[in-house]
Amino acid sequence: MQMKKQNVARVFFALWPEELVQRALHTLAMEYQSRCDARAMNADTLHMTLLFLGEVERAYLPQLIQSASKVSVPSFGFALERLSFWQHNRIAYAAPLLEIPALNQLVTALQQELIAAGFPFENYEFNPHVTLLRRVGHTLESQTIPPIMWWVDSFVLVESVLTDTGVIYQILQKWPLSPMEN
Ligand code: 2AM
Repeated sequence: MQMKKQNVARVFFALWPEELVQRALHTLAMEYQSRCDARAMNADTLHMTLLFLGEVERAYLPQLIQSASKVSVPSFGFALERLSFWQHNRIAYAAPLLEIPALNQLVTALQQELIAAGFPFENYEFNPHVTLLRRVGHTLESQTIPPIMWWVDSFVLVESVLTDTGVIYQILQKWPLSPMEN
């Protein structure tokens, strides 16, 4: 059995949906669950990862939080308009149809602050998605869905905690985005 590492936290930055968006996403997940022979994510775990850090020493979390506090980008809205599948990790996810410049701007700003502070992270291509189903047994063609509108006025730092009953997500810090530019 693997020992739980108390001195490190598995963390990532994310957009956390407000209740209406969360409900719409969960409804969609439940709708496709049996068709895809999959397991729907619990409503309260749904999110969009902005930047995955992985294990960070707890002693560095205050510094990480301070760095992310320097991000200053305006609020924005976007729509999730398609349901797609990845074979390699057997997930189904909701995603936008097009690039969202304001979302990319938020991720870039975050990356820049973490680089400036010396936090290492894997520089993978940002692929905006919300995982809805895991362990998909039956994948479908990518398809459009009724748009789920998401107004983004904050982002969060989340710790992924492994418990006896599975993984839970704990929001460690939340930052507001600046009011929308005119
Ligand atoms: P996923 O939903 O596509 O699996 C918590 O695990 C969050 O971090 C999930 O949104 C997960 O994405 C993402 N995540 C986990 N491991 C990752 C990695 N190595 N690179 C990027 N994102 C990762």
